[in-house]
Amino acid sequence: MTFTRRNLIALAATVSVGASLAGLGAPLQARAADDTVKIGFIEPMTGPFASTGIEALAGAKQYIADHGDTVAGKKIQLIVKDDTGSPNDTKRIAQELVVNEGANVLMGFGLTPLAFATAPIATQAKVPMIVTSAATSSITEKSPYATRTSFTLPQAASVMGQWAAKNGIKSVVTLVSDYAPGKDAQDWFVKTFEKNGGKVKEQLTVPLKNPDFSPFLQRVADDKPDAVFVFVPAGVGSQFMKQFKERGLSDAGIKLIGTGDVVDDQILNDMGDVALGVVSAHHYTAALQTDANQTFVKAFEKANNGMRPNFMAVGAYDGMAMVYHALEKTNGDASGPKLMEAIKGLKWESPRGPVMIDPKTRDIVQNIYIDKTQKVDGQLYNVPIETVKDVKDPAKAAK
Ligand code: VNL
Repeated sequence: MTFTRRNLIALAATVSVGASLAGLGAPLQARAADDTVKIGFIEPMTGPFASTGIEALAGAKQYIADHGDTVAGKKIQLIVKDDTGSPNDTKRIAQELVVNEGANVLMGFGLTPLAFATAPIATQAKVPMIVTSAATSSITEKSPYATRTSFTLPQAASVMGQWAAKNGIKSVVTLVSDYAPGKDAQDWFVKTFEKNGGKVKEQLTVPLKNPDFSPFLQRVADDKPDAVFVFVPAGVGSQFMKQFKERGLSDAGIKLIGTGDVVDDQILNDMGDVALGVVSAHHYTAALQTDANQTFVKAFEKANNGMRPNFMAVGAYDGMAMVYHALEKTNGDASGPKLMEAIKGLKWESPRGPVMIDPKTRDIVQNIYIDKTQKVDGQLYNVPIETVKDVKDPAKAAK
């Protein structure tokens, strides 16, 4: 073999990858074929949070079905990986995707710890990581290559806190899953509810894994607040609702309010009448009566055996929209720094309504809807009753 310049560059790239894997700190190198843009899509497809991965993947695929698999002359390739919800796996898979497969973009991240684990890889490899699911405010601060198409808990919880105080709810007990997004939800609900004159009687945290809500619901029953404010991650709401009913809290007249995660559209219809009247704040509801959303919902349900799109589906749908719009801006240049620059300030029309990527924070600015769970044609839906437009992540605005 003669050592042409090309060979030497290839050799140098191989060495630098090897060195960085050995922990020597050389930068990771992405090296996809020029005509293909590879998206490493990492979500829990199995395990306790599989419902999130299933919705997200279906959302990403729906975007490709609606818009084709070519953009700005590049072929889009989705490489799907299951991290089962384990942060060590997410990190290892992200590294493999970048080093071995030449992924240009990392996407997904079903839970906050999985996004936290990946941020250093995105930084080192200079590969955008598009968070389509996880929702702790600080995720986008963990890497200059992190951006988001889901939402932040402070965005939704702050709107709920204000609405509750202004709509006759005087006292609340908060009940949240005991990890970063739960703390974000609790802190921002409490802050805005109290600021608007509400009283928080108690703040309860429930284990994330295999939660038994009964003892906590007993505390709520004893406290007798006007309402209980709840955050549990997507997929966990049915379990919560079952115990809420069994404990007789709805019969005791304690209202249920929360971020929309507890009444997630995928499982809502199976919760039964206990969900009627729940008021939640979120960035997406399948019941949004816009042409764009109704077209999306119909196509999604048709492609997925009647499964309803939830906020995880629309998050990943828009993750793909972000990649397509960024590539249009760079004329197909998929280098990480170019893509990141293109992502900052992007605006587009999502099924959820208009969205914008704040160029300063790389986080999403979007409408937050106040939804009331009601029956429509015999099916449970989160029907929007109020819209707060263009909400920025308040946790970052406060810094
Ligand atoms: C997170 C936030 C996960 C909201 C969720 O469902 C959710 C997170 C899995 O950041 O971990 O609904």
